[in-house]
Amino acid sequence: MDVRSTDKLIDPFSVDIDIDEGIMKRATNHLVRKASDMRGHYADQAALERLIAEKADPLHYEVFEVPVPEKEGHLMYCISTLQPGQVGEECFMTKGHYHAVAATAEIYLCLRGQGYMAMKTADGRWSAEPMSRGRMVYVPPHWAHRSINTGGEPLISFCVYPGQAGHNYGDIEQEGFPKRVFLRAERVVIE
Ligand code: S6P
Ligand code: ZN
Repeated sequence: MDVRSTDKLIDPFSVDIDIDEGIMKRATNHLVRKASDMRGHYADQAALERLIAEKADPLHYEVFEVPVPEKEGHLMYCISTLQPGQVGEECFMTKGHYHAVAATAEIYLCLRGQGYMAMKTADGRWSAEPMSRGRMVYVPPHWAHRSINTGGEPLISFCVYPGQAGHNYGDIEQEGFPKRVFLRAERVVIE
């Protein structure tokens, strides 16, 4: 295809990322999820309500993007920054999703922090890959994925995935993940 004759030709560009703070500077999309956005995701729902009430609905995680067209051929990318903390004993985590175009993969390069990428398939396979600075996690096509912060500082990742991938939150909200990650007496417990 001759891209010069389509609307698909965009200009090259670059962005600045504060790797330590987990911020993409001059991001045009800035998604903020607070504790109250996480209702239904944690095992201890009463603990989540206490956190919301007692800590004024604290920041949970942020996603920063300077978007590209959501089309095949492009690579969408973002900075994902998940705060440290626990709901009861369960470590802070993202909602998790399949991609709307399920047969699309994703790469997470961890820039800061400690945690796991929990992954599952619709037919019941499950995996958790550790995340720490300099570690890359490959999320294959058809695997739902959720990041989990087990450390005491933000868990920051640079994510790259196909432009057309999109997000499917509904299926994983119905299915849930088969295992959760807890901190008990300062030890990580996955069960
Ligand atoms: C997008 C990628 C990340 C997440 C982000 C927030 O495909 O996996 O940018 O969107 O970590 O997680 P979630 O589950 O709320 O989208
Ligand atoms: Zn994804």
